[in-house]
Amino acid sequence: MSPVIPRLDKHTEKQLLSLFEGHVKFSLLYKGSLHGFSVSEIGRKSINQGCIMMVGYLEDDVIVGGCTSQWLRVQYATFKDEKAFYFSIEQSELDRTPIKSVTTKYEEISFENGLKFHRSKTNNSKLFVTTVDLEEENVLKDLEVYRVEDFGDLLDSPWRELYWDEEIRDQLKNSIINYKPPLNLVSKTKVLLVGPVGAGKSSFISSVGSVFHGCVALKAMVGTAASYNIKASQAGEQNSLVLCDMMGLGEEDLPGVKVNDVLQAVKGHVPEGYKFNSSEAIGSDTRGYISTPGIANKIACVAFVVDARKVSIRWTGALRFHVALFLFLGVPQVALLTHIDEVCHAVDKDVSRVYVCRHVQDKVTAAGNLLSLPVSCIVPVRNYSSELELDCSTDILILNALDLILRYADLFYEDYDFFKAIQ
Ligand SMILES: Nc1nc2c(ncn2[C@@H]2O[C@H](COP(=O)(O)OP(=O)(O)O)[C@@H](O)[C@H]2O)c(=O)[nH]1
Ligand SMILES: [Mg+2]
Repeated sequence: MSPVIPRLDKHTEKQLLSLFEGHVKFSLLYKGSLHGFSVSEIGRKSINQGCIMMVGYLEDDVIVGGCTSQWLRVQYATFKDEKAFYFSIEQSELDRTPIKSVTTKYEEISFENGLKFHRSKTNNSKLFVTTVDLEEENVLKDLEVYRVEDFGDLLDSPWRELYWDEEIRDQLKNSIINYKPPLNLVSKTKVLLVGPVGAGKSSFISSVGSVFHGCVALKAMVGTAASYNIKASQAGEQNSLVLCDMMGLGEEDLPGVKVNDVLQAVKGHVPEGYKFNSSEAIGSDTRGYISTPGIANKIACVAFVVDARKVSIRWTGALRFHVALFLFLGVPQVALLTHIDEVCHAVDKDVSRVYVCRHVQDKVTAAGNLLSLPVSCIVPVRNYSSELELDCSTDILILNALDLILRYADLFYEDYDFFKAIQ
């Protein structure tokens, strides 16, 4: 039997997920157009399913529905439900109304006085919905019932302590603006971002730009490579940190920068602002090639950028190889775990929940295993991707990642003489 395809599109599903506090998932139990428009059939399909959500589809993309945390098998009963609510989506606007009870009657389910799914006396083959706003009976194009599964993923206390107010954000911002490399020989600390295409390297760089500009600057920093100097404001002084973006390391089946190019960059042979090119290997004939690099030319920290949704074994081999190589060269490594809003909708709603989300914690641990790096040098970040406004917690995670990068870069300078001696 072919699986029943839900009518819910991704965008609407995301909106509906936001109606719930915890980390939940929907599983389709009933679809009117397939199972027949009958309230008793809905009852049968939802027996013992726990929390259920009814979603009714009307004309003009209007959606109305209700959710109850229990399902009473007895007809003609009103049952108390402190967690029940009904909702509507009209012109993409989601509206949620909490209620205290749900009533079932023969061929009728009412979410208090706000929303009622029922059979019409005159038309027996369809289901109707009546809501306070719509005022009259409306025939449903379709009705779906979902089981709402709670992963119980929010921990009681965070596994890493971070403070989320604007004062902390500003302190972090200032400390990064005022950062200076520990040695007088170096004016700028260079950090190399590596990771597969789509992981979020360019987005991280433009997100850093947004945080320091004080507004979302979704510059299209796509392309092969870029280096970015942090500035305190759009016209301001540059600080001492340069982020270099390299494309496509670690996914062998995608065109990317060659291992040799990465090594050349890490060792300091590549001139600042160089545009990496997958079809042209860097060598002594490259324009601006630095043949005898000093400490100022070297990469002081490598930041792996890893998509939390794709922490997989697939590119383990390639990445492990690079980690080993960087270790040998004495370059500290950290990892930034991106797309965390897409693995946990509680985090999507509120980024400050990141360290109480078990799911994100699992991904950080998995990324540690993948890269053979300790969990202490892996931080989750959420890049600005489609939002128009800055968010304090999102800023804090980005700044926290920069802070981690700089602490590890300082280790590079501290240990530099030792590594130079053994190479
Ligand atoms: N939701 C979400 N989208 C992201 C995040 N980071 C990157 N993206 C999106 O993922 C896509 C690939 O990102 P990009 O920065 O170009 O990846 P790159 O190839 O590593 O430079 C873009 O559409 C970004 O908007 C994130 O943390 N959350
Ligand atoms: Mg990119």
